[in-house]
Amino acid sequence: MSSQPEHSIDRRQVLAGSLAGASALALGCKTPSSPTPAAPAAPLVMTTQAAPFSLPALPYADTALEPVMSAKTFSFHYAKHHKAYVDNLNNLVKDNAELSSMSLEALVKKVAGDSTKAGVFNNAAQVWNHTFFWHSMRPGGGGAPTGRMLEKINASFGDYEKFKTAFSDAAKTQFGSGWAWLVEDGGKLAVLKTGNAETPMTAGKKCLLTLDVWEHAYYLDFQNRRPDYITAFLDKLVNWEFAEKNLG
Ligand code: MN3
Repeated sequence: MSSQPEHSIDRRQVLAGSLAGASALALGCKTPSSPTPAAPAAPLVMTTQAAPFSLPALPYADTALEPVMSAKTFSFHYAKHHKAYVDNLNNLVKDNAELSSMSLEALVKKVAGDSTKAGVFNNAAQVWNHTFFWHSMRPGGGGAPTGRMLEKINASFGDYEKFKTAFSDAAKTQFGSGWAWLVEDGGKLAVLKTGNAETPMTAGKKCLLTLDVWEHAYYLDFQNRRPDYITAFLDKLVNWEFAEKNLG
């Protein structure tokens, strides 16, 4: 019994591939109330493993977020889009000794802003962003946070409703493809939006939560109704426990 948790962690680590981090592994448990290993300061494993990268396991079944986010959406968004970013990235760095020896997070930071490495950045950041996004949701999530996260939200935005308005506005007004984020910056929380593959991480901000607002994220379930998708994310999917772990 005493060695059981370690064994199950090892197994999950294999299943999760080279991108999942220790806290991601904890969140990968299907029963949130089961014992989990202590979370390190870093949110996901993406700080340690180098290429070749593998598609990390989802932290829940592809049916677990239905009816808000369907298995059909996961069959495209995770199994095709996210996998393609992983495959593209591996192909782009395989002949580059420096880049292929770096962790995903170090790679994203290294090539950010380098126009000669735009393809590497776009694919690496999209691998990071999607892995982070799956963990930003959970079955039965959403609504206002409690405890430490609620205190942080209140201190930074005034109250939860004001946060919700700020986050919704960012997600709605990101023109075209991109992401909405909750970040910690200098001890305060802030809402940001980024275009395409851009991530606040490259500006030194600590990512807490993200929402993918590329059309491929919501078109099968919500068609053109991005505002309904944003509301559903906030009310039914947000994983506040993940956000709190990311606070460190
Ligand atoms: Mn996407």
